[in-house]
Amino acid sequence: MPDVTLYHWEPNANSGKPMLTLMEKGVAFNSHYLDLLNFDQHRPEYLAINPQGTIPAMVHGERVLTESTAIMEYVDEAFPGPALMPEDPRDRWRVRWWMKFMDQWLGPSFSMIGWSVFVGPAVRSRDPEELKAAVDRIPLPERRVAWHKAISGRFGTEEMHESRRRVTLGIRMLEEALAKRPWLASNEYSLADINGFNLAYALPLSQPALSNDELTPNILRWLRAIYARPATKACWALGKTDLVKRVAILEQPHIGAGTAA
Ligand SMILES: N[C@@H](CCC(=O)N[C@@H](CS)C(=O)NCC(=O)O)C(=O)O
Repeated sequence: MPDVTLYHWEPNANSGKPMLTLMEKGVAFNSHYLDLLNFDQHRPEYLAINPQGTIPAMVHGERVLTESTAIMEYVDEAFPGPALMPEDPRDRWRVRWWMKFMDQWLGPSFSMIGWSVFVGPAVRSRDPEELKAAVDRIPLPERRVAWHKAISGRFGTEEMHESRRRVTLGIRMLEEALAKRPWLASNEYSLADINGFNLAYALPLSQPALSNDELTPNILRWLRAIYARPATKACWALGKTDLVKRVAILEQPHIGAGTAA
């Protein structure tokens, strides 16, 4: 039995980051799926592992590790297998620059849009009393607010506008960086690519007017190259929801602005 257990949801965003890292390193792990849409992450059994009630968390022997990006770095350093951090200090800086940018600035905007179009509609029709009780149990106030907005569909006009601005600018920055080198932060595949793919794998579906083979050929080349990796295929095969099945868009050889509905 491997002594690594990963508590995760879908191979998407924060959950997908350590999942894909473990698979790229070839580390065997017990996969403990938590259904985010069923509020599994706020049940006492999981709060005993991560009292914040957010996913993912990883247990390695006696160690309990949280924070997806920090877990990725831990996995890369603690286990043998292909290095996912480059050697050169400037490349390492670039990996960390991109991960900070995605975690703090771009990711929350992708997330807000995702929660408004997927998470909210997926749970909204449930019994309002049950939903209220589930939301009241959430430990972090900011996550309670996110759930309230997703359920009611009431995201502020200004914050949605700001999220769209960030996504537009983030796509431009990704395209510029990927025009300079094969991978996001260096000439080798790294944690920055794993982080970025988890955010951007469905871009040509979710933002067809902003990201397609004509407008952002380098992003599309990069997404397809990551999707072609055996670890990515194995990881996304663990997905259960329509959210992650969107990755199949990358099987299309050409995606124009009008390809995705
Ligand atoms: N900074 C944390 C964020 C974790 C996080 O917020 N995860 C989301 C899923 S991507 C979550 O657990 N949401 C569940 C909830 O808010 O109830 C990390 O990177 O691990």
